[in-house]
Amino acid sequence: MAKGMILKNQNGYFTIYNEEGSLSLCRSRGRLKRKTDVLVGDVVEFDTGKGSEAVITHVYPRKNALYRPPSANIDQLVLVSAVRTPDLNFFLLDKMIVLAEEAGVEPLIVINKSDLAEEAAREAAYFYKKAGYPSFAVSLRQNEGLEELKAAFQGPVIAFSGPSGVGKSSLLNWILGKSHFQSGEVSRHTGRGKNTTRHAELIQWKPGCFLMDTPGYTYLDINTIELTRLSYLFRDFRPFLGQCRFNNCLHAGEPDCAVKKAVEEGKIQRERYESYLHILDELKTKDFRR
Ligand SMILES: Nc1nc2c(ncn2[C@@H]2O[C@H](COP(=O)(O)OP(=O)(O)OP(=O)(O)O)[C@@H](O)[C@H]2O)c(=O)[nH]1
Ligand SMILES: [Mg+2]
Ligand SMILES: [Zn+2]
Repeated sequence: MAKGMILKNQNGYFTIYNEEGSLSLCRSRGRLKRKTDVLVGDVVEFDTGKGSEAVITHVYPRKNALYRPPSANIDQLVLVSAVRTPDLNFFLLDKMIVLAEEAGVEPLIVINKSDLAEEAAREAAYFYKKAGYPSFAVSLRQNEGLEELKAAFQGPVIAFSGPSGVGKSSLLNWILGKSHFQSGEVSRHTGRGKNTTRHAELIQWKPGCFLMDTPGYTYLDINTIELTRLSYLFRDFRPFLGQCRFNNCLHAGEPDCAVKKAVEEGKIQRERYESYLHILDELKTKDFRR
């Protein structure tokens, strides 16, 4: 019996980093057969099986779990966007932040490719800083802002997430100092990276600190969040919660709403509030369909 952490899952074959620092290849069997039973980042026990295949026998309780990317025990979620190619999608980023907040994972925001639109990248980073998140405008191409970014990493397990083609794998390779992850041109056709990442994978960066690359996405499904909880997942709204006339206020046009008032007084940024309303609408449609 041995203990270790799941580094990757390739079609049911798990790579495990064990306590001695070496890698084992393992299958999961029996009760651990469903796709979400064993996640990248899980700490597991496994049977090294003399002669036969090693088998995962137990998954330790998780500190947290994310469904996008499918992963467990993440300490920091680095949400990478590009300012251009592909264009920065604020709504998608706000949704990702909400999912991180819901899972109890600390987000850090990166606006990459600042070489393509320096001013816009700086403004976007400032926007999220004002919303209460550590944010960095960087350019891998021009080696801008990368050291500051690296200094803000807080492991032991740091996952990179974001749309396809924004430069997650490229950034990770730069941090690691080697081309471990595939990266490539964004296809003009599909808007996706051509050497797109297909599996979540953890790699050791330094002793006791791991970095995770994940596949990019173009769409994010939110259906696990309670309507009344959404405003709490907007960190910048928190100082104003509990002060509305109605205690079940959804801040969507009810009278005497403290959140709406804060937007009008410029204490909450209007675009964040619009994202909130947009996500709220999506959740309401989902509720209706259930
Ligand atoms: N202009 C510019 N291009 C960059 C920068 N960083 C990365 N790129 C390019 O962006 C493209 C996509 O990079 P990837 O690292 O493959 O992107 P990814 O986020 O891993 O994409 P997926 O794996 O599909 O999710 C590559 O052609 C990189 O060279 C940058 O700072 N500026
Ligand atoms: Mg990639
Ligand atoms: Zn309200």
